[in-house]
Amino acid sequence: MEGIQLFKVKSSWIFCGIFLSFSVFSLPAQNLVPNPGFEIYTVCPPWINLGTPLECIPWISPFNTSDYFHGCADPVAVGVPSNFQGYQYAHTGFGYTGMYYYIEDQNYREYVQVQLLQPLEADSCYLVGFWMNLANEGCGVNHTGALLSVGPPTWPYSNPTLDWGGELFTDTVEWVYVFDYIIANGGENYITIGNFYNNAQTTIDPDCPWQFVYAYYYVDDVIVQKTPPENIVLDLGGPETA
Ligand SMILES: [Ca+2]
Repeated sequence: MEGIQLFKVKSSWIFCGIFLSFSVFSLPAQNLVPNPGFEIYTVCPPWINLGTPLECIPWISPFNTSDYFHGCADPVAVGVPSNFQGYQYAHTGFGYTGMYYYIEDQNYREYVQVQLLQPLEADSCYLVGFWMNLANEGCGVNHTGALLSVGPPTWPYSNPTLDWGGELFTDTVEWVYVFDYIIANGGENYITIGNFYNNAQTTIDPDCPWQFVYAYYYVDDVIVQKTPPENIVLDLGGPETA
């Protein structure tokens, strides 16, 4: 069963990838994510998020308190590049978000979430991706992802649409691009980013030197973009019994 699922993922990636390569000269597709680089804000973020809405509208912090960082803010708290989780310039511009992916002995999670500019179309192919960086003060984990859903999810411990796992994400210097090509079911109009696996399913860096073991990641430049042409037919073929 697991092997078949993997093959499906690989097939959709190949199909979308091929069409992407043939569509270089077509009109540029629209990024369906509003404020994708977290550069637009209501007010300069005054402090670490203690429960107020994120300033980088229309992004929100569902369930708990993810943070908004910007170069305008206090470097002791949520400044860029210096802030309470470490030191990191934005991937682009001056702003990004940050969230806990793991805390030892707790299934505490933080996410960032936004409504897309328009719902995804059924059976169409989309590029889904974002840039992430491990904050200096924490340790790496082996899961990251994005959930595309019809309406906001009630609690995102469910299979993420963009599902990266396996190796530990431990780069505290370079931004890492996490992406995949997906076939939409249709109607998905929300994206939620974070770790969608509980602690039992998540591996934390075994070499973590800190006494308080947690993972905190910065996120910048989110993309959900239709990959033309439209109406791609996903023909699995191949080893059905793999
Ligand atoms: Ca940015």
